[in-house]
Amino acid sequence: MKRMLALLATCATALGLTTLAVPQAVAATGCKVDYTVTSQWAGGFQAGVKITNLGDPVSNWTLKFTLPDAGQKLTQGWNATWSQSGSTVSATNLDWNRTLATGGSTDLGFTGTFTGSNPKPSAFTLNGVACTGDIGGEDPTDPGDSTPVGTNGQLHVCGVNLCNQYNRPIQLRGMSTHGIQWFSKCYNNASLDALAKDWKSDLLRIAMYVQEQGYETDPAGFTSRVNSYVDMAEARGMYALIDFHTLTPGDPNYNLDRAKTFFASVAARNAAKKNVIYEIANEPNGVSWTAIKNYAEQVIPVIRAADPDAVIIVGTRGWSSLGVSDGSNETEVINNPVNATNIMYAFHFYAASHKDNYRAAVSRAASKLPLFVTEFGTVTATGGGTFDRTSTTAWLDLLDQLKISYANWTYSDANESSAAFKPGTCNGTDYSSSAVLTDSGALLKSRISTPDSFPTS
Ligand code: IDC
Repeated sequence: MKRMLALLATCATALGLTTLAVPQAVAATGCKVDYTVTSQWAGGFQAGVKITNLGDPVSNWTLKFTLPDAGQKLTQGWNATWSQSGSTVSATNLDWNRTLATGGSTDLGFTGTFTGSNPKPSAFTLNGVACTGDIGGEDPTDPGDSTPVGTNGQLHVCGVNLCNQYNRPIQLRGMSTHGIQWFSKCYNNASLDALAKDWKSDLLRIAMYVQEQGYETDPAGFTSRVNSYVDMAEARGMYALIDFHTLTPGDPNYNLDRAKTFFASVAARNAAKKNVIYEIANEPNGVSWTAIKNYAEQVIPVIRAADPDAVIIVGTRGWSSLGVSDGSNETEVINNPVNATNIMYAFHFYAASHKDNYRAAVSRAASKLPLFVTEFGTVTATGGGTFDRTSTTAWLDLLDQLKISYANWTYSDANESSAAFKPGTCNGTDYSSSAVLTDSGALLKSRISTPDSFPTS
């Protein structure tokens, strides 16, 4: 962006445009804010705020931004005149830093108090203009960066929707890993660059199996691998869905103690991040909704104690089918919801196995329950078999229309038709060319890479 501005300025000068008298010329505006918490202690913090002017020179300025929760308060600031009204903080220039040239910047700072997890402020404006400028990648989660996390910030549930920092409904579209105990070779800088940049994926679901050589065999090792994938997603501005991948046995209560230990650890470690969503039980099966709800009501408080503001997703009965695969339906959840706020319910489908009656359940449930399709396949429920383009397209059209977020099984080169990459792909370095994609991968890449147009006001 900086280079482009310089280039435009050079062209304008070369063309003599600066001397043209343009009636009613509109001043170019734009700004970027780099916000950094420089230190934090119990209940208090200090932050640096760097303003960069990307528009025409300004000779007086006021920076405004919104503190993220009612508990946050400005204590004192420097290098500007600071004030707070409600949750809005204003900082007006002092005499020595009143002018900001194009590309010029100034550093401010403040101390404040906070409750909760101390997320970053939002809605930075300079003289009333939103600071959405991005002059290149120091921190992709900065407000103003154009990545999914940079644009949407900390998510929350509003009504039946997933909402962004502007309280507007959004849909996240992305991919799930395969079991990280088997496919770690598929998750590296090159593959995640391709996911973020070529696929333009909004999220990475991190499928941490609990059994089948997963978490239970090495809790510390798997916890640290999950954390490093969270960081790799964050560095690329993607959301990270931490999936406690229970499958067999199907009763999540079998893993209740493991879940509490795992989530206490990952929630404490990732509390300050904006990109983390927790999925507490992949696919409960052979177990009642009451038992699942009881599990959820024990695990959710453990996460909330460490990370109060993150969205949490609860699996549903019958392999997260809202009960449909067990001959039940969504009413068992609607009539007996989990006693917690800021949560969503998981719905999973495999397009070649689950068709109209499952789509009907989702259509009915979508106006009553916040739903997140944390896993689906384009194939049969075995993860293999027929790739069903027609049913997958019907599903994705429905999810788009209902703004239901989704992650596809799998971003891997497993030798099964649900995998996005052909077998052997993860032994190489090419994750971008069409030659490495399966039919399923090609369809998903074409669906996920279309523009998101997330609302920003
Ligand atoms: C499958 C994998 C397969 C693995 C099997 C058992 O694709 O390679 O051998 O699990 O671990 C789910 C599960 C998901 C399944 C997937 C396909 O969440 O773990 O993965 N599936 O069967 N629910 C419905 C389908």
